[in-house]
Amino acid sequence: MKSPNNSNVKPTVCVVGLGYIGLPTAAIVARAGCKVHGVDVSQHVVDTINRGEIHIEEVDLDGLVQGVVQRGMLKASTAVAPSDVFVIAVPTPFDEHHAPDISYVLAAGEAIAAVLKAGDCVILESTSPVGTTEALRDLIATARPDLKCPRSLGQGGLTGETPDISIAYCPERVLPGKILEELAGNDRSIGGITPRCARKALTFYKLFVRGTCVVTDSRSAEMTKLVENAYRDVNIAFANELSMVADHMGLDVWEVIRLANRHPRVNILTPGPGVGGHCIAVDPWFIVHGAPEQTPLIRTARGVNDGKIHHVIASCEALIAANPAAKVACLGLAFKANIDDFRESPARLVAVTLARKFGARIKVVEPFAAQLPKEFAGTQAELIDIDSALEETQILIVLVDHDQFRAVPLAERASKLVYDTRGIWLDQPRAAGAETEGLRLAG
Ligand code: SAJ
Repeated sequence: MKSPNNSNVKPTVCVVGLGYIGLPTAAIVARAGCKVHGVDVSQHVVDTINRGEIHIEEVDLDGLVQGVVQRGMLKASTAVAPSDVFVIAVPTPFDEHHAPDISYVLAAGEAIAAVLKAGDCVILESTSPVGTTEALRDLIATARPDLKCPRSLGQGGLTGETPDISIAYCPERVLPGKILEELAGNDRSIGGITPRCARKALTFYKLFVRGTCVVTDSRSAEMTKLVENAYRDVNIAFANELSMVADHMGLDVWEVIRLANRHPRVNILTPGPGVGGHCIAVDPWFIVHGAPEQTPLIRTARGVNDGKIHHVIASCEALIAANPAAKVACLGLAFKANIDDFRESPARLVAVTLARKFGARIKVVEPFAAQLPKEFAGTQAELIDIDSALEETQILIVLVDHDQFRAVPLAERASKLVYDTRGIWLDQPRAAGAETEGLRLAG
């Protein structure tokens, strides 16, 4: 990597994986003045980006990508190119036994190893089980015996040893819907195989990160990422468990949480129809897999959050079956508010399950969808807009807290039977003795 002291000379950067993290990162780095070579296995993704367009939805990303591609600062291809800095942002899924699959990281490492030169810096950003950065190091060391790779003290490295390349782990922690803002604004944990590696990576992040960059070792940085999402999962599980307890006891969970959160040291999160997305429902398993005996709480939290989806489905089924003449609107398919991402979404699972069971009685409102996802085919469920839902249906099931739903005034829903899994309509009169948590009937 070129000298950070010469601020005019920016490193060339190769970003491997142009998905939800890789593409925004590539674009922001290009905006910061680095020539960026983006790599993706999909020719379609590569072609889309090279036209200055995007294949994912994210606030303000379209204009940014268009600009950097037009200025020649970002180019995509299916092959890795020699660069000063390599950023790996590929998926790390888990298998049916919840074991992490780091094969995409290792494949990226193989490709990068082939073009590495002395002075380069390799940074892994993908959420990874502890030890993955060291595995990446071992792979590069084997592929390139001509380059001196960094070794941590635990791997027999010596202080004062000067390797030819640097290898570090730096997890992203951005929130979908706010990715560009958070990529630049959030603090970062930068874990080097050695302190020197961390400092090299730090020089790179300083080019575009306004937040504080904290250096550490690679294993601590890997664990930090997993811990952040497991922490949130456990806390959401607490809220979801409370909602089921309140349901059982005939209490209004929103009232209980509202009051409890007035305590200066209590901050209960928001119950919902379950936890969706590609991170919070996945990453805790990486910790459980690495320490199965030590993680009863983390594993149980996963079970509680997955169980909440089935609790909501059962409650909806009971409500719909008890009102056989009513048409039903499921409000939302996205995995959370105000985004168009329907993957791993509890709302989508609830809606399709109801559609399969109740057919044409089920309508779906999703302002971020042009049509219903494929699995609704053959169910006779229909995508309608919020106005039609308010006119035509008698039961409203709130599955996503989109702003559009929040904004519906009481007067327009006062006559409806409402099951509000997100607590967005707390002014809706609650049915006396209602057994379903969040169930609010017209007074
Ligand atoms: N949810 C609740 N109740 C809450 C908060 C969230 O039910 O009180 C649900 C949401 O509806 C959604 C799921 O949890 O289904 C996850 O949403 P989220 O907004 O909590 O998180 P993600 O998955 O969009 O992004 C998370 C973030 N991690 C943390 O907040 C610790 C983000 O900072 C990470 O970068 C991202 O995972 C990631 O890529 O790992």
